Amino acid sequence: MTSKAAAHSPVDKFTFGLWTVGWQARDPFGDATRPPLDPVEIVQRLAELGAYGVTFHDDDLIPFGSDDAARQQHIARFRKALAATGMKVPMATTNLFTHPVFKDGAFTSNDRAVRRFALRKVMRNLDLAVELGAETYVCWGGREGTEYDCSKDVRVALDRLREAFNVLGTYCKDRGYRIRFAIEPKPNEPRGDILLPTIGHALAFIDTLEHKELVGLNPEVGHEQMAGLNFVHGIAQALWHKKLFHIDLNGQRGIKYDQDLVFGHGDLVSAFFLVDLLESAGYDGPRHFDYKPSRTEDFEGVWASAAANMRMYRLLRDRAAKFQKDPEVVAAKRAARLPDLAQTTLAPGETCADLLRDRSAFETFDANAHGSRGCGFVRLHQLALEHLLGAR
Ligand code: GLT
Ligand code: MN
Ligand code: MN
Repeated sequence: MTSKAAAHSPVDKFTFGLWTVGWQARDPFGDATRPPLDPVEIVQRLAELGAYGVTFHDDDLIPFGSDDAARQQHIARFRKALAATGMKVPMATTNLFTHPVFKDGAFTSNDRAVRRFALRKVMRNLDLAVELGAETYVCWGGREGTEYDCSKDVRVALDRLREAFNVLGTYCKDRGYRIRFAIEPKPNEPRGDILLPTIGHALAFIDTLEHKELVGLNPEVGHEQMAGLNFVHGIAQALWHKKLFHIDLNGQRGIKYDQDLVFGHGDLVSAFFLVDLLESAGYDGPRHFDYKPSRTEDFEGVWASAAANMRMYRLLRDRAAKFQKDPEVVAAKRAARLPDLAQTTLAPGETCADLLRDRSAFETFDANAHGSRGCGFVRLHQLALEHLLGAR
């Protein structure tokens, strides 16, 4: 292996949440297997590994309930570590899920006082996020949901969710903040069912907002895959809507609990096509790893797993670039008529009347001949897998 410095470089915009490597590995069945990590140490270690920056929830940095003096101290130490290492904070978010007060949601709790507290908690951390230079504010509504369909009127809950984004958008505009919100969908866990469960639900919701230009998405690999959805398609559609504001990369093996594995350690083929898509689409935001170092690992394993995320991304990027350049792949794509899809179906200026007059489009169209033509997709996919395996 090459040296650490050569293997990882800040230009890649690799970022990690404080809560990722800092996860103490407590799960519903077992206690923590690792002691807490100081955010300052996290910043230092990730900088050494070549990361570009860190992200945080308010409570990752400043324990819930800290008084103002303690709060300022936590912020000052963090700032000092950022300055010393050159690490950036491109994104921040709010913890609206750990404290029991949020057990029935934050922006959509049936308790109005909780909803007002949640808005204030977000506003407070938005101020800090902007001070630290963040351009994106993630909103993961993990507790916005239900276990029972009778426990919340979902249409009214969506009104309250929309109200929250409208209020927060106005807050940022009034203060002249240059920050955008990124909604992170998830189908379930910790709630039985979470509002805005998928990329598609969130896109439709965003379209109803007052400041819709300020709100986009932060999709997470595992969250779509938990629902059996195709993450690459979801990201393609988010890009198509110009709503891919941020991305959470990790690994998931099929429809089960949220695994948060290292990127590429779940569905590797999907990870290959995801990197191929992000790179070819020119996505220039952070590559944010939202994973959990497995509960079985000690700190050596924690840092090795952090490095593994970055290495997986770079390996896949390298393989994807070779796949795209391979003349055999270019020929296979042509044979599979991929370039033809870019041609508009009607010719420029052609009308419905023109289409109706075109006998070759219908009356003399040979459906059987077209129906019997092979598509050549399996050959193309085999070439992709050979590149992924480093066999070409
Ligand atoms: C939490 C969740 C993640 C979200 C984080 C942002 S917190 O760990 O599992 O997917 O991205 O709130
Ligand atoms: Mn997750
Ligand atoms: Mn996430």
